[in-house]
Amino acid sequence: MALGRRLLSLIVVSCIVLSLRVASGGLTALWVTSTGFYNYDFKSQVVSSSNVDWPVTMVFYGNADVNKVKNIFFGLTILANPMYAYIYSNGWVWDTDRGTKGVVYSNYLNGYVYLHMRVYAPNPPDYIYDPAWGKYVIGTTHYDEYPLESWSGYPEYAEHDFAAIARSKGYTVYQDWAYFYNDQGSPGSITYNDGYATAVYVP
Ligand SMILES: [Ca+2]
Repeated sequence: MALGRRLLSLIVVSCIVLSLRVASGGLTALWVTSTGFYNYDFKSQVVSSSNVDWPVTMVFYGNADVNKVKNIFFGLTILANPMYAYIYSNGWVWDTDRGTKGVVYSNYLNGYVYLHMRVYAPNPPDYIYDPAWGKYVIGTTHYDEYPLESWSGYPEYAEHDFAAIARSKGYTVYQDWAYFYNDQGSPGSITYNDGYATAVYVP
């Protein structure tokens, strides 16, 4: 399939600059400098807009790795199906992950939910190294209905909840930091994502 390419070309200093921005949404590869990734994860190892699961809503950069990031939140979970991310780091590779998942009270939905994020990087080494972002991993976020998991959704609300947890633990968080071209749904809808991913600096 024809795969769009987007160059993020980011400079990580005191502030982070998005140098190129194209106003369009949908499945696409995003490029940092020497590495990149698709802006959704997939239900199987097939890159197709009909096979996506959730948008990439978070980046953990600096000195991150998958387990380090999961341990900021709920640790590793086995209570979730694995999904797949397609990442460019010395070539295209698939990673699979079940994520980190815990029960929280959602102020958006006024009720308890499972807060769930899958965290991806090629394993080994369980991080992606890029000169601009350092050692980074990407995350897709959503809620699952508690306790029966009768629905999944609200990636934007889940992103904000993960951002709040990271902030509460002293991490530097840039909420809705850069446009990842994966906006979907409308505010309040179960599919809603604003397309702006949150960056968290992991020392
Ligand atoms: Ca967002």
